[in-house]
Amino acid sequence: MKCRVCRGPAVIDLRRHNSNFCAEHFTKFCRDQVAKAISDFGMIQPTDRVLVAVSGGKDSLAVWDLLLALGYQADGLYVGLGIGEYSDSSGGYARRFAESRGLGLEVIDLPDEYGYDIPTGARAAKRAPCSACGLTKRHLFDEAAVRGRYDVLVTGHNLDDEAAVLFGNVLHWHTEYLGRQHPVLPARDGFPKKVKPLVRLGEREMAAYCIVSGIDYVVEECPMAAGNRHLGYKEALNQIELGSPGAKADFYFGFLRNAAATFAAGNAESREALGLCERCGSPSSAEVCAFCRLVERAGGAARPVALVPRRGAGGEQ
Ligand code: Q46
Ligand code: ZN
Ligand code: ZN
Repeated sequence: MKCRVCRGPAVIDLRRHNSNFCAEHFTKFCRDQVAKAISDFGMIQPTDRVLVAVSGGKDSLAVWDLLLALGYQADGLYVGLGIGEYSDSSGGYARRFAESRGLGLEVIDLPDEYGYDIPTGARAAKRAPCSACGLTKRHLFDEAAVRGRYDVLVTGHNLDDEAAVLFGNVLHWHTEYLGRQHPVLPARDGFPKKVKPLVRLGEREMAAYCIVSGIDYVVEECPMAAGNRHLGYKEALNQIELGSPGAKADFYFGFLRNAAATFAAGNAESREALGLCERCGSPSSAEVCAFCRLVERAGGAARPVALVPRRGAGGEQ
């Protein structure tokens, strides 16, 4: 197996691209894919201040590393979810990555700062753990990006993640979610701009990138993931990809080219004007936002409004 570029010994074969690469040219391939995604979708401007949502896993550490290699100025944010040993261990990987490279990492500890953890919070609020977790992370990442006046919030969702979410949304015709499924969500109504620079790279490529780049990441899966429907969708797509390399990318990018705009237009028409949550000051269509309702039901306490700059009124966004 030889590298497509230099004919040296290859370390990875990418059937979708009909290519093999050595470590050096695989690293370059990943950078090129991220640069292309950023440019194709207008994700990040060269002078933007970037905040990366970091979990300690391969994707978020790899995207942080790739953005720095491409010359972007990027800080990290880690949210400790209180999921037992998994959170202790993943937080350690995020901290060590930041420390070893002298990077800025903000850490928010959910049990310490909001008084609940995901397993007990989800039970008390009668929500599936991943639903309570997703809501919590979205709120805290958005809030930190706006509070820190970052131009863009980056997440490490890769092609496998996005194709699996698309698969689920198509399977059940969740047209509202299809309208929002795009690698770039512009800033609006007090929410930050959100982008996914890894959409051109798959899970296996991200694991390989971390290995060849010497990035240590938490390998163990979150114990709450069992039963998550997206895992089943990923497996189904992996089966299809085995027999038809490139099918996943065709499915996802074909959707963006041919159908995404139709669903997004439907969404824009039905969008409610947002006010501000009376407890935390976040944009919300209800008096109290979904996050503050979750915090209350989980028995915790949201930060008082005074500590959170009110958004939407200052014209920053
Ligand atoms: S951390 Fe949270 Fe994931 Fe764990 S509880 Fe589910 S959503 S699986 S990315
Ligand atoms: Zn090579
Ligand atoms: Zn709120």
